[in-house]
Amino acid sequence: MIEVNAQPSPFAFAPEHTALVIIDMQRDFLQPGGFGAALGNDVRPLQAIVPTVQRLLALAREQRMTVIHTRESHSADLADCPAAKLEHGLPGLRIGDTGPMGRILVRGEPGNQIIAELAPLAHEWVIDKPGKGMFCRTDLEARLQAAGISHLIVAGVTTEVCVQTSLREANDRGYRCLLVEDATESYFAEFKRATLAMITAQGGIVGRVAPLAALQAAFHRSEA
Ligand code: TIU
Repeated sequence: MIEVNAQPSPFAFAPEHTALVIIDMQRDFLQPGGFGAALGNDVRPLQAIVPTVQRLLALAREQRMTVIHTRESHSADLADCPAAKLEHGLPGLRIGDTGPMGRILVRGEPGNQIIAELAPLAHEWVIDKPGKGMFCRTDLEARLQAAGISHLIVAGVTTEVCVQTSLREANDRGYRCLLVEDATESYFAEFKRATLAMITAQGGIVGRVAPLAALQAAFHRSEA
């Protein structure tokens, strides 16, 4: 077992039963001209975590853990996009509209690709999700069960939207979750802080939180 010094208490896991989940590190949210920018956000804080997420991904690959990438995405006919979501944002800059990186949040479009720095390898899972949460209308739960995964190490964007929703869904389904605090980011610094506090409050009501260095140290200790 690997034991990470986490908040509010240690996070112990067996790498063979653990998956790294990298949430929505796609061009739509990280690059100018995407959905995040269309909603009025400055994308630079999200870009700043890319090197840390790269190191986390390299560690998971080294340890031969299951790696899962998610993308927030919709089918070209938008049949999987509820009206309430479709009506969100300014006219002309909504889901399905054409922007500088193709149709916003539509599967297969340039903007919907995971950024090159974190490109999935052929054997890694890529989960296309029409919601903010990764279990909503996806086959993720069945795949995790089939693979014997009980623990999730989570990173990605944005902390209080897709990451927090996915963590809460996972927690309700019985998965033990660790959020890597320097491998997640929000467009709003205060929302990230509040989300980390919410997750770890009340004895870890939604999960555990630790920096990448704590995860790296845990692996070093186990190898020593
Ligand atoms: N807007 C925002 O903060 N996030 C999203 O719309 N999706 C994700 O968090 N992936």
